[in-house]
Amino acid sequence: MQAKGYARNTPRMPFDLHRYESAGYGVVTDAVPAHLLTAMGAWLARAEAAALQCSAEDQARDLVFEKDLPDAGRNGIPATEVGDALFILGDLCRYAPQFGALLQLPALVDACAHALGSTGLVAHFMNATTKHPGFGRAIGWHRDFPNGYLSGTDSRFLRVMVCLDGMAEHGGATRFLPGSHRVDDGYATAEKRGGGKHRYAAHHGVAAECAPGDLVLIHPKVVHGGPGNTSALPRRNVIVQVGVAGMELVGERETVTGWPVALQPQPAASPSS
Ligand SMILES: O=C(O)CCC(=O)C(=O)O
Repeated sequence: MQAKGYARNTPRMPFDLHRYESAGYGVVTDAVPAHLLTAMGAWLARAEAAALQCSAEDQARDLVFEKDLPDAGRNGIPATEVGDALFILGDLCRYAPQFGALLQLPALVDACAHALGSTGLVAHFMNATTKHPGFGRAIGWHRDFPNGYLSGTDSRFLRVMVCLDGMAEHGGATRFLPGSHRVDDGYATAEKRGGGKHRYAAHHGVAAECAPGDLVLIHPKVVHGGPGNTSALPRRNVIVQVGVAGMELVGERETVTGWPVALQPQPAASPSS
């Protein structure tokens, strides 16, 4: 699919395991069929509207409003200028179970199976992360393993960003430090316990620029982050954490936790007459 606003300048790319293993992230282009991409935009708008009607308790659990976060992450744009814009809508399948369809998306299932070396995979969580045009916030440098939200007890998981709008350099594209994932789990855990902060400039590393309908796979130990969205276009990603089935998890469960990440069995062909 051709990017709207973000022109594709690379040929169509399937999942490249070698690249993922050496860099710690990978882009799968043209992964989401056009009809699903269009549907996701509508599901997300409805999910956000439904979430904004929820109780204060539900909102405190699942919603992260831009206005509640520090102005510094928005290049100083004050909270009074961002209305009720949502940065993160968590537990996405609670508000729009249709997003469960992503767990059967062939390109996503295939890439996760190759990256994790297993076909027995489950979802951990799914959220929508939006960097709004002009003020969508920067995300600090970090590794996903271990994380304080919902982490595997070891690093046999990854995150997939399903990019609704694509990601451009000035649109707040996620940036990576290629190769930084090559540390063992003990190192990453000790680093986290020690409060280890990765202090790099917002435009350090390499931007994962991509088109709408592309996937970006994030190794759980690669250092990544990203600057704010200073462009005039939104940057909406659905983020799915996927792990090897049976792994112990630490953190709150979501609606989608434990749902299989697998191709749906095809109906048996009818016998020819
Ligand atoms: O939305 C992004 O740019 C990155 C998301 C991220 O850092 C994460 O889910 O770990």
